[in-house]
Amino acid sequence: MTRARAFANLALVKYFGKRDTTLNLPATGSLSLTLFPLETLTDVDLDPGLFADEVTLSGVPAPAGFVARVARFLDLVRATAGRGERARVSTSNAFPTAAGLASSASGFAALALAASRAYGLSLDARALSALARRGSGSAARSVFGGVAVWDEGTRDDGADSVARPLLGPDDWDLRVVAGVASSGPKALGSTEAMERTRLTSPYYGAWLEATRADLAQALAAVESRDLFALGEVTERSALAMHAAAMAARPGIVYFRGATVEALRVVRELRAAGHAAYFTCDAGPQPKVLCDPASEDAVAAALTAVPGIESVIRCRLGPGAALA
Ligand code: 2P0
Repeated sequence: MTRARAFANLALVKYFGKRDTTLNLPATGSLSLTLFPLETLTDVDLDPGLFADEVTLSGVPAPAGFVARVARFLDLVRATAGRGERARVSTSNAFPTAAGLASSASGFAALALAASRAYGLSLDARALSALARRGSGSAARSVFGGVAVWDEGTRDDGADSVARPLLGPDDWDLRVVAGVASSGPKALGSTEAMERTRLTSPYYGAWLEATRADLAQALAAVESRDLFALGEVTERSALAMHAAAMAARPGIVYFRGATVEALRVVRELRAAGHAAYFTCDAGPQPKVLCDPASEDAVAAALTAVPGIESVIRCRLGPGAALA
């Protein structure tokens, strides 16, 4: 049995749009924080007696769609390794899957590592990032800890569309407070949302252009450990992503009342002197990037927002590793 762990990541400069949907090649680069304690633990056990892959999620058989996605990913690993055995995959998240905290990123990073090892492959970090990307784009970044950038790359085969680490988990003490908004009807999945935005949003071109400029500024901000500059980019990247998605046809609206109220509260905290910046992914959960001194105030303010059930406090975490 081969076991690996990986942590979810939060994009500060968002990935939202692909130039190749089969290989998960992004239209732009993106930048993220790998977050402790948002951990996925995955076991892969090869069994020549199996006719099909078996997948459990938190101890119970996974839904058919998820099993099919994992099996397709394992087919890729088997083709690379020249092997045929099916596998038993058991995966669990140490955080609420419903919390909109990027479980596909930690999930496919952990699966890429555990499965590649189980099938006898020994991939370096770049190759592992490229493999994880095939499962879910954002998983390319969870291969690395701390602060990571996923370069868009130029090659058609995607070999250079991989993530690389900018800072290790101990190089900069950043905090993220994630708000868990009340559960509700499942919103549109991000894969579909990106594609609809690319095909129909009149703002898509502007979004790509803004993201390239934002990424350059975010890289400079990380280099100089400038939380003010990084926070400004973070907040505007999230708002621009949502603006592009809202302008798609039909419009994609992930925000709920609690999300917008959280944004207002974060700006109020900032006016009061806190280093706190709002971001939000393909769901209603507000997430706040902040410095350690502001973490308690951010957690208290988010908890007080109607519709926020709980908060999860995160710091920078490590990259994917065998366990
Ligand atoms: C991100 N998101 O950069 C962006 C921001 C959601 C909003 O990456 O289709 O699950 O599997 O490549 O990686 C979520 O998209 O999409 C995501 P696929 P993925 O974190």
